Amino acid sequence: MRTFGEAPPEETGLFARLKKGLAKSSAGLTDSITALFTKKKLDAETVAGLEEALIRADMGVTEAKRLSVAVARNRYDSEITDAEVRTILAKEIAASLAPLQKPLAIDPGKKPFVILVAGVNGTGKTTTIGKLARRLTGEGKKVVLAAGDTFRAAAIEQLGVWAGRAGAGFVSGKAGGDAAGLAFEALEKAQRENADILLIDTAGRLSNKTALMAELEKIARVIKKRDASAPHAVLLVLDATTGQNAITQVEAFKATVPLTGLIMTKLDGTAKGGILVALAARSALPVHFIGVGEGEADLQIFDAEKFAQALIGTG
Ligand SMILES: Nc1nc2c(ncn2[C@@H]2O[C@H](COP(=O)(O)OP(=O)(O)O)[C@@H](O)[C@H]2O)c(=O)[nH]1
Ligand SMILES: [Mg+2]
Repeated sequence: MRTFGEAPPEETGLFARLKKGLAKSSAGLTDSITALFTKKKLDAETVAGLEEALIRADMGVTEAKRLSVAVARNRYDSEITDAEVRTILAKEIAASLAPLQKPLAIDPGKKPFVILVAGVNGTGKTTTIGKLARRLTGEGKKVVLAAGDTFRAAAIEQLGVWAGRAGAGFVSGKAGGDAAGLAFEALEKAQRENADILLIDTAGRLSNKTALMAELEKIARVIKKRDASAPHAVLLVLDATTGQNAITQVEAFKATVPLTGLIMTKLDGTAKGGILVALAARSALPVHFIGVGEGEADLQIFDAEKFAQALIGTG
């Protein structure tokens, strides 16, 4: 038992942040569930209402239907409390998210382990790389960051600040320079310095999609000239506030580079946290991390059960 005044264990602190981050999503869901299931029998009307609430949370039509059917199974015409509905829902959601829970595995046999980070502009690539770099150097890893978003000088500076904060090596070029050449140079440096991990930032202009995709493909191709097995991970950063559009982005990037995993940021900025549930049904890619706020501790390792509990307001 904890005595009064003692600091909460790390786990509790993280779960509290997760719950706070998902508050917008869970508020909408719990309000709807309470309104639907207070002193009412479970019938076709309440089940339809539940399905609508799940669609509003961006779980997608198919998953919303499947989940509300699962809640209703064998429970028609029986009294059910909103708390019971929430518990059943959280369990169902945790089960559908479970296949996505897979930590980012860094193979120490690959030196450096090369991680290419892709995504549409503004999704949170650079800050996520910064936070990952802090985490990794904190674990005693030697990290190099490559400023592959050569579009804007500000983006290069932004990554440089993170490199300084993390105590990571930093390779950058001139704004407007060749991103693939820079990535190649960064890999050379990381190899020479015997670094454990190389994280490569990239540009993400939506309006310039074809050129962007060609550039990304070129980065992946050029670094193979120094290490045929690289990149060892290709992560796509998605912004949860874009909702169902995230699914389209996964498809578009998958067609260009061999994605190995996803990071979903800004879950704190939306009531549509159910997008992860929709994504689970559509994409076989693991979700390594989720962003539930701007702080460093708000980039969390994705845990299906905890996420489901925080989303539905149980636990
Ligand atoms: N609220 C919130 N903001 C985030 C999160 N992740 C990133 N951001 C913010 O999103 C903005 C864009 O991030 P940036 O890394 O520059 O995006 P990039 O263009 O993909 O590199 C920055 O202001 C970040 O602080 C998150 O999980 N929650
Ligand atoms: Mg950036």
